Amino acid sequence: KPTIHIEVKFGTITKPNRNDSAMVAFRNYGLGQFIHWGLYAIPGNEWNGISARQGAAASEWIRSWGGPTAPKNWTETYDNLYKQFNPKNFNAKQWAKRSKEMGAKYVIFTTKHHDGFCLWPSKYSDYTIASSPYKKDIVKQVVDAYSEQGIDVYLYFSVEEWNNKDYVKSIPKTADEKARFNRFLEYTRNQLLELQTNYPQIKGFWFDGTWDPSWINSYGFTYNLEKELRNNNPNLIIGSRFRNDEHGSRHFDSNGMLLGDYEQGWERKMPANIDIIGGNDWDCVMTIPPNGWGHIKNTEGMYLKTTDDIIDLLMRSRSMNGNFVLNFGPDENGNMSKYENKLITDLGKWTKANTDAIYEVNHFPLESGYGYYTINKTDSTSLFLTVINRPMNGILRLAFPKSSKLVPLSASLLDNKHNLILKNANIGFDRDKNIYFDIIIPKNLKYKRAFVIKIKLGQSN
Ligand code: FHN
Repeated sequence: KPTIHIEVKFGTITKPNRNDSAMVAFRNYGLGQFIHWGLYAIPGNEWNGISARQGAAASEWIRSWGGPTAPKNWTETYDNLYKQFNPKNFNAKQWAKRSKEMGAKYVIFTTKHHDGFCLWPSKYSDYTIASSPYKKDIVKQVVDAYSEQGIDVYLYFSVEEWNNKDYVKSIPKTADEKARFNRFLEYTRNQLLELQTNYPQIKGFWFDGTWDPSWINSYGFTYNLEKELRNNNPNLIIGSRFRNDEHGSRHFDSNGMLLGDYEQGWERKMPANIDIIGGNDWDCVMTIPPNGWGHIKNTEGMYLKTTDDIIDLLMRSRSMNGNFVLNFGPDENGNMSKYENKLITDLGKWTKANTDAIYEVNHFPLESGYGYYTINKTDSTSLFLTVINRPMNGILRLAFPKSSKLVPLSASLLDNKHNLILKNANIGFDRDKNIYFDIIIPKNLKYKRAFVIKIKLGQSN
């Protein structure tokens, strides 16, 4: 972060670490669900049955890169897919029910991805669900169904639009480009206000496609727009991807202040440690395949993250005060894949059994090679250790600094409350700055997945 103070007129609007009920809820979500759904679900990463790109395939980008198996005029083919979009099995209530079972507390849903196709009947565009054979408002169904389940809704919105004639990528220079891009900005504003009006229950926007020089150069416009959106809903939550300051600084302004309510740069990556986060709120959004947010028909040869991988990533995020958001890419009919469905079920079992370690917890400043610590927000004597790496010798040796006011007094398994032996371990390093506590894991303790130990802390005797 820069130490010299730079004059910034279009910097951050909100105070850091907002403490209103909406932001408090955000901090407690723990697990979220991302859904990428749109016309790209139809090709599903394929042209005529042949995978367009293997490995790290961003299937929702197929219109942009075509790939070796694409038809000659693939963008035109793509832009006509809406005539086929008729998801016969789409059932928002079912999605929301399953999401709740998984343990998600918020959902981020693509209202419009980079292809520009709107899943709501926007009156500012013809390229919307209203022109498809399906016709019905998909965004409304998602917002209603998830809200009904008590899952907070955030709308994903791509600013960049590949097929909009008014969109200009570089800084508009000619009079024509300027006129077009100004129209585009007004259109963006109209759509966002429309979304706020149509779906007043939403808690926030999740912006994307904000990296082009034309948008970066529109810092005055985006600053005012953010203010306007927040005036309409003072509790609105917006991440750091929406805009930049007048010096082109994105996510953080030129003085290192977060632009928005949470850091939104952790996409398919995770901070190495909590210090990197600098006390900001954040989320990590993650795909199940290596890359690819939209549906992929054929995932052969791709490593798909397992439930164990997801538990690891979820608890790693939680141990650093972040939310973990897992992405799903339903197919053209609105079905989640068999793999996704199984993952929802398995992850749901785990989150249900280990709720106390996941939600309403904070970071706990202790290193552990065994897994991740989280501590209850209101009860600072309830510490949780998610054991990812079970030691061969059956002993979890916890190192607490000698200066600790609170030390472990007892330990039990979170899911079934069985007590575990906990004893002081004098391992003979007199000049060590730590004291050690051993938790014994019985040999016959069978767990197929990571498990959580609840450690009761108290004053040392
Ligand atoms: O280009 C998109 C991508 O398709 C996907 O939507 C992800 C989700 O975070 N965001 C963009 C890349 O940063």
